[in-house]
Amino acid sequence: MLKITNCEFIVSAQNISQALPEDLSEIAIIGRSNVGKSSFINALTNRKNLAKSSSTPGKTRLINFFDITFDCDKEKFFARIVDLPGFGYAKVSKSEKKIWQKSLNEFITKRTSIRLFILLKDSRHPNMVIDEEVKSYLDSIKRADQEILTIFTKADKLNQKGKSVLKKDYPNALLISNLKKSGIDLALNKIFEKLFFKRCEK
Ligand SMILES: Nc1nc2c(ncn2[C@@H]2O[C@H](COP(=O)(O)OP(=O)(O)O)[C@@H](O)[C@H]2O)c(=O)[nH]1
Ligand SMILES: [Mg+2]
Repeated sequence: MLKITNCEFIVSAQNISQALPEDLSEIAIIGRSNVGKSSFINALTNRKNLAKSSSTPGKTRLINFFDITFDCDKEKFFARIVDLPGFGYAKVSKSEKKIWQKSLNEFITKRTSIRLFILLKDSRHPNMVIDEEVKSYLDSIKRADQEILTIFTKADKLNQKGKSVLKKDYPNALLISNLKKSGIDLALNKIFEKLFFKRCEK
């Protein structure tokens, strides 16, 4: 069985020069403010407040690093979660946005240890232009050893019909609820497989 047995907040960085050495495979979490990035990290690692989840959108301006240990069939695997600053919050000024984009772009394109980009999208708004733009951007900078996984959050806000439509429209994406903890185990297994090319016993 696959579990995250250890997770630890390491540091917050403002830009690539403050980032940790590239010594672990990294999972970069990206998405609009308030989409559920912090909640997803907490759900994945089974912690209440490892990543500070806030109901005030747009607060996170830093790149947060969390080192995690996977336990797969009694063997340990080490990786790192990189919580990227949320984008697309209307109240951020244009100049602030520009600075943010520049340092984030530098970080994303130069950070070779990123192996998986997780793009979180709100399942109630699957076709937002800003999300499409980020997806195209990631597609354009993605290296051969990197993958992009789309995960829809807040599945608990959809009815059964809404869920089936989403699954049909996005067959490769995952649908989760951080609130109800649904789909988290599947997400964990998928992330592990993509990082370590290995499956764990259920
Ligand atoms: N109903 C529901 N609410 C969620 C879910 N995930 C996050 N939230 C709520 O959405 C708000 C923003 O979540 P947060 O994790 O801070 O988003 P972040 O800005 O992307 O880090 C908080 O009020 C969370 O409780 C979910 O799956 N379902
Ligand atoms: Mg957050």
